[in-house]
Amino acid sequence: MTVKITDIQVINTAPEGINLTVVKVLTSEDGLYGYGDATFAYRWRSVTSYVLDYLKPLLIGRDVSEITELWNLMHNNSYWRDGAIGNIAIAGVDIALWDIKGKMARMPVYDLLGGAVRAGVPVYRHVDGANVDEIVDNIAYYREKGLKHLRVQCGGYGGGLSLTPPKGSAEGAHDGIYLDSRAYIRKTVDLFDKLRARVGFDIDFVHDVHERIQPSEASELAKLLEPYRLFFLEDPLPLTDLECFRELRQRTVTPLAEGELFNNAQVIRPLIVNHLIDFIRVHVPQLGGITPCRKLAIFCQEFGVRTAWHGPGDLSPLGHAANIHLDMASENFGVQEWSGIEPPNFVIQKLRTQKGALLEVFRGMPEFKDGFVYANRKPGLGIEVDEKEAAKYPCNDDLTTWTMTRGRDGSLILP
Ligand code: GCO
Ligand code: MG
Repeated sequence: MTVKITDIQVINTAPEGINLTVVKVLTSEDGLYGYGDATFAYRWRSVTSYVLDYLKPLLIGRDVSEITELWNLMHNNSYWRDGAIGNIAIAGVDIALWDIKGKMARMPVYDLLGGAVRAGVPVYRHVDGANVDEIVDNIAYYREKGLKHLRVQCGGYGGGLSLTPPKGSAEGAHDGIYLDSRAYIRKTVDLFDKLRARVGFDIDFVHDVHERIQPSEASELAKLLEPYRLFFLEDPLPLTDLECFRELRQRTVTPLAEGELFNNAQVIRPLIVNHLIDFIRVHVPQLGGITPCRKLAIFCQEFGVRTAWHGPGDLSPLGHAANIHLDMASENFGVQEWSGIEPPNFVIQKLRTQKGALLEVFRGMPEFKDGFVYANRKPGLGIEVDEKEAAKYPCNDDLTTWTMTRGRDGSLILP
């Protein structure tokens, strides 16, 4: 008997003060439904409308088992495609359909993808701090917790701190996050020099450039960081400078990772087939969900590129679970970012409105233990959403300011 889609709903909730969006797909089988992640913290209203106004009418009555057919139907239906809002909306439905398929097969999603190739998923957490001492303390805290990989930043991304034009900026410059790439490079190299001297080399560091510097500066930074043996240097170049990867690759042995901003595999392809990067950092919802990312992971395997799916604070536990299920079944797994899920997240902590509220809303989270994350063996993604709890934490419409990054002349810099 064909199981059909009977309704599609959206749950918007911000238990940690970060806007999260969940898509719920309901079916003709009593009690059978699936949850997917469609989080776009800064455009949650647009994604909600895309799901309810465009995808829902398209999908009601369709057979839930036809995941690839429905993914292509959703993706092609708008003609103009591969934008962040559309892809993230599609991902919400796609991930929910995989959740449903697992529940129907009575298997965790990773079993549907060929089964587990590892017992647990090695993860990295975020360490930041205002100075080396604070960072060393935070590293020690997470080493205690069994982590072997940590992301280390010093004052966020690009070292941008001041929210108003600092002394020496052009007259009349607008407010924003002011960056000084020269100072950032000096400070970052000095930071890793001091960290390696104090904590040694038996812990792997990643560092996120987050775009924000020029291609020549990316080569300079990657070269200068070689003695500190990073596990990878992330987003050294913006999407507008991908051709510069060839040069960057020739100039350094520091492993390179790129990808949370990619909307489609076509953009990534040259970096993979020419092995210009070592890790893909794709944001699973941004590519459209489990369906395209599973394909991408297998494609990357043929070229020796490993996965390091994006796992930030602004991704719901359904998105983190999708990452973990992909990780469990991928042979070319690299490492998994695990941020903002449970205390203490040193960055999210400051934003945390209701300590631990996230885990009240999302039950059955993959569990972090001694440096690994374990998917529960429940069918599908294994997560229940307490919709009554979720309703206690409405999303906000705050203006997004952290992306207003500027240089000292007041010009905008890619965030
Ligand atoms: C990361 C990312 C995030 C993004 C954030 C944007 O590597 O985790 O760079 O921190 O900046 O997800 O909202
Ligand atoms: Mg990043």
